[in-house]
Amino acid sequence: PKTILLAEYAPPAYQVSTIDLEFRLDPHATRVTATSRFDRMAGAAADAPLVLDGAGLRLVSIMIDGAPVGPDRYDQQEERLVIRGVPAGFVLTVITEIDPAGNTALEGLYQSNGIFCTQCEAEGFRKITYFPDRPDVMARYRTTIIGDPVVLPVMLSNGNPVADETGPDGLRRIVWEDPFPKPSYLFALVAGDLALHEDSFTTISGRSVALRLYVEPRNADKCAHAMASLKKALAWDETAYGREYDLDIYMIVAVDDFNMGAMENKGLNVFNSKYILARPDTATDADYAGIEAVVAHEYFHNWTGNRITCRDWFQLSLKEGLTVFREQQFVADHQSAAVSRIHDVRVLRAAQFPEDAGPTAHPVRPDSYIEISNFYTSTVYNKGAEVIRMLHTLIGEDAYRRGMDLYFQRHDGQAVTCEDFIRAHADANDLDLGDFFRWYVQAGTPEVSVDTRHDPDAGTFDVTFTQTLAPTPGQPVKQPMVVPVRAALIGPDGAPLPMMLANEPADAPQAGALERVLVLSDRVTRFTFMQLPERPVPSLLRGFSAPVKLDTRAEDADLAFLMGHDDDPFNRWEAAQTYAIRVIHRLIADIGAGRPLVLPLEFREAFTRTITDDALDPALVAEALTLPGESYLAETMSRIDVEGITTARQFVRREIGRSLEPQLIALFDRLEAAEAGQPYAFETAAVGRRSLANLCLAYLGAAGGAAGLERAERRFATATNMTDALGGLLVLADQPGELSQPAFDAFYDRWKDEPLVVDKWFMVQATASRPDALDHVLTLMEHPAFSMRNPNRVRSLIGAFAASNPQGFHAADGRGYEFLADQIVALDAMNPQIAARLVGPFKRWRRYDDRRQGMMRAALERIMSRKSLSRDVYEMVTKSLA
Ligand code: HT7
Ligand code: ZN
Repeated sequence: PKTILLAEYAPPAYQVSTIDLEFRLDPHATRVTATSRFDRMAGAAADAPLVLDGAGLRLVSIMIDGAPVGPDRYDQQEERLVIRGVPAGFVLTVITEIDPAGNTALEGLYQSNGIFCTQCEAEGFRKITYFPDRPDVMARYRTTIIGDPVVLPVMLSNGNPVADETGPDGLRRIVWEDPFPKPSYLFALVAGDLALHEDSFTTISGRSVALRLYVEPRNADKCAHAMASLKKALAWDETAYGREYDLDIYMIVAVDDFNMGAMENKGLNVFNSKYILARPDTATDADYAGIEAVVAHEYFHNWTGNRITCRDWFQLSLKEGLTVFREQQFVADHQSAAVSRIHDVRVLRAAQFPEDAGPTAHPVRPDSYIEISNFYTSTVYNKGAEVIRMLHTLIGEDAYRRGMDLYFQRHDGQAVTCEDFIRAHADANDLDLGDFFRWYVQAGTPEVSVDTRHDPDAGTFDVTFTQTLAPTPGQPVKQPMVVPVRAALIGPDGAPLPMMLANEPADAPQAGALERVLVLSDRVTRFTFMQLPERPVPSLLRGFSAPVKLDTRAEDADLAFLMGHDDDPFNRWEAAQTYAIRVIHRLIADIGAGRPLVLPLEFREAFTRTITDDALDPALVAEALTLPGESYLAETMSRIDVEGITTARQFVRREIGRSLEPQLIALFDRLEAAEAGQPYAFETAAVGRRSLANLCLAYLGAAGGAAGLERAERRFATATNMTDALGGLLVLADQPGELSQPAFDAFYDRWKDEPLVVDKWFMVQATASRPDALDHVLTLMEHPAFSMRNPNRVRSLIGAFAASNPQGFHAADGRGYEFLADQIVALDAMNPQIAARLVGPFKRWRRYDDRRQGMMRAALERIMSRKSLSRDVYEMVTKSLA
């Protein structure tokens, strides 16, 4: 397969101003007629051929300006159609035929439970018709859908309906027109038997927008939360960014079969039903939070992605990083800001840091790819969002808003680059952001170490930062990054102290502030603070102000102090995490050396203080006391010790559960009593209480005492919402079969008709710690509810086992690796995007012990030996092996 290079970007020779699409819907033979107006671009050669993308299409006919074009004028290649001798301006009509029901890749036009729907990002439009399927070709779309109104009572496309008639043949023809020029990846069509949940929103300028949510009729009672989230998102973008919605209708459709979370097609979003459907008894707090975030994210794309789009797919973070940042701001404004920031960082550390340290490391703006679908990564999304956050931190809210205003004003209706985005901020504020741009082009996570020196006589406190950035594939040498470090100096009584820099005028902007942004722009940067007779405890990288690995070299006592005193809630959590990682590392060393395991008294005391402090927010307590996950712990070790991590982490969980049993029970009972009789509400305080109660239960379950298990059984059996029920089930899942199996059976029996709940049933079993984990997964794959054709099912069973059951997946006999390789090969023939994602758990194979390395490499080589691999899987496997 060919590698596509950013350096080889060339503008299109022909632009399209309008496209008229007609779909005659049929499950196996949908006929698509595309009539487009093409014009040669200034600078293109007069004999430049017309190059159209197309894949898996049956070509019926081609006409130019109404005259048939014979095979002597065109070449039909595997993924292209090249037409020679076209005039400078012309109308092209192409008729193709496609098979939506047979489309298991879920790209282009496909069917999900009989509903016709499309997924065109990134390159799915070429599976519908021949067209310049690239984001810098923006056209106005008019779409005619023809179908049987009995089977397909709802037929939707982008924009507004402009005609609707039923002909003598009994077929309905509905015409949709989208007034905004858009790239082909934002095209959408949906047709099927769908229930409508409708509301409206009045925009800031007084226009009424119809909000329409379409779901399968059995899901009509699960729409309220998504609709409320959408209304909040419309209102927030008006106040936070001055952005108003621009069409009269905003439609969302939820389908069960979807490769990703959702898709921001202009005026017609298509969603994975997981991110729309919620009822208290079927969806957890995490599901409610996910829905609010994703609904808002897709809405925010209307300005950051749709009105202003990407020039080419290398610029993907232009829309995704920015929109994730906007989503994070929105969530922080509507849920607990501190908890939401902790979640952002957990995701970054669990997914992006390993990516940056592994064989598929790439910059936020990649410079090459084989298959663009593989670049919808945590680096492009989450690190991309961190880059925007750093820009915001460095220039401040007012300057950021000026930069965004200029960006919207300057580039509305255009397809642009990451340089254009940064230039808008630089120009709006008269700044040089040249060095900052390195965040877009250099891969890897910078490591920043800190040395401090206190001179009590001089009253000075030196803080020296040293940054290093290790080589990544294709980038052996790196330049220093611009790293904003939000910092405070905490005094012995826990209060932050004024921060005066040496040689700084007293009226300098940040002089004497209790919190400052320190900017590192060299490999070594030193700051000397004055008037500090007593040694302060530095609180650095507050709110996680940059996506770096910071080693503060703090003493355990300082960490315990910050855990209890830092006025930045994020850094309190961070101190608890750092402390826990340290304790777990020492236990792993003890296991390796055959020493007895002991939970350090100071750690237990810090834990006890947090759990018994009634003044603290329960949600933050829950976050602070959640141990770092096994994936992140693995990331903190140069050689990953599978057994050591699991054993040490389990030991800490068990010891806390055992030694703090009375406190955990008291807290759990108090939280449960506060909830009793209350109707479910997705509201910050209630979410925090449920989260802490479930954490107490998890520790009690790890200790295995009767009081904890009784409470888990009771919570599972009597819960009136899914958060509580799952809290109980997760504890029972790790117990012997006599306790776990009846719970699983009861759960399935109750929820077998709710696919999203059945996904949870698969996932909890796939991640349960049991000696026969893989055999159990193999048994579940034979279950009638399992299907390889549904991505949510694949993720909840195979994906969850491989990514989140380290004991099972990395079992010493290597069967976990063989299993995953088999599933990747089987899935590749059906759905390459999902198959390629499953390669993920193999990526850090070089970090394991020699035996596991050998077995993982053999599994990857076995995949490579297959004759017809997709580009998607080929790229992930070759890069992993390189
Ligand atoms: N922009 C959307 C990306 C997306 C996607 C990409 C590749 C294959 C399938 C896909 N479905 C949706 C989603 C978003 O980030 O908002
Ligand atoms: Zn997005």
